Amino acid sequence: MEVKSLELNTQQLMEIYYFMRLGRAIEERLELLYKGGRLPGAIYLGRGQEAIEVGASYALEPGDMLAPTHRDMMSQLPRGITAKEIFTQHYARTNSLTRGKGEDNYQGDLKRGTFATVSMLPDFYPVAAGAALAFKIRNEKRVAMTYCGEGATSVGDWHESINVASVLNLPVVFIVINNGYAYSTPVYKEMKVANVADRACAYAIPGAVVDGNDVIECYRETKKAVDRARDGGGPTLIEAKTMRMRGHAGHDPAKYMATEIIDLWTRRDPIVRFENYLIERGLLTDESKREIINRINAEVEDAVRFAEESPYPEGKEAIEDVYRG
Ligand SMILES: Cc1ncc(C[n+]2csc(CCOP(=O)(O)OP(=O)(O)O)c2C)c(N)n1
Repeated sequence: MEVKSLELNTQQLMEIYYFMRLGRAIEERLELLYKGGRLPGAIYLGRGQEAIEVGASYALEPGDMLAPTHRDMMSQLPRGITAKEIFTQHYARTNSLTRGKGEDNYQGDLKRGTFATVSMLPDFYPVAAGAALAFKIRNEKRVAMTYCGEGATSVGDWHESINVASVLNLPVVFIVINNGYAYSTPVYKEMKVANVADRACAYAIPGAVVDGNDVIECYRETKKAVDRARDGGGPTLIEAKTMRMRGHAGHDPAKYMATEIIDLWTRRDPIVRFENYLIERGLLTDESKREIINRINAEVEDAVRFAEESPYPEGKEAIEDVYRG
């Protein structure tokens, strides 16, 4: 296999920083809107997971396919999904990617290489394996990548997908975001293995554990896996260890999580860590950071205004673009 560079240039580093900050700003605004009763649906936040969401997804190329869950909205930002698309989606307006039929985070765009997200877990593991099989049959140098949480690894589909991808040597990268809890169930009550990635050896594929709060490590490990998949080296399982810094959804205050755990992981905030990395390299200053945050806040406010001023779908549109069984 040709060894490709894992180094990121300044423009790429700053782009990653922008996506992480944009993701956080969108989520903070969604939380306020949800608590103010302004959204018709639910919110599933990934606060604290910005490094793996953005770092892994950034390793994909334009023709690749991403298959995220509804907690992984931030992974769609490097695919080109915009703040306006995320807010019109949450407001269920007719100009959203699901044309007002989905709310929450169920947006996607095949042309930009991201399926619309789903909340059935881990149903995008088989879908990603299927997309990778299609790429292989068509002899296309494309890669599929999917996310799920550690709780979803207890479902049979998870194991079947990895097994078939291994047997058929498919170009797919399986990411598990191990964020400590599956709803209110802590990891130690879910499994006895020390690392989800240890299960890779059962399928004879490479497995890796990454610090899920270190965006550079998340990017590099995923990039290696993406390059290997594209070069015919088959699937990889990557486990990112991190913490879910909010409840399962907006309605869940997560009282089952000890404050010491939250305090510990607040000190490991992936955005602050990356900012320190950029500052040490002279790529970020207090002033430029303020400028970037101001620009992002303006972008988010513009997107909220746009969504609020957008129309709801007409009743007759309810039966357009939908499947029925
Ligand atoms: C097939 C299926 N069964 C049950 C659920 C209900 N459910 C929603 S979230 C959740 C826990 C998921 O935990 P994990 O996979 O660790 O992901 P996280 O929410 O931590 O990102 C469950 C069981 C579901 N969404 N899909």
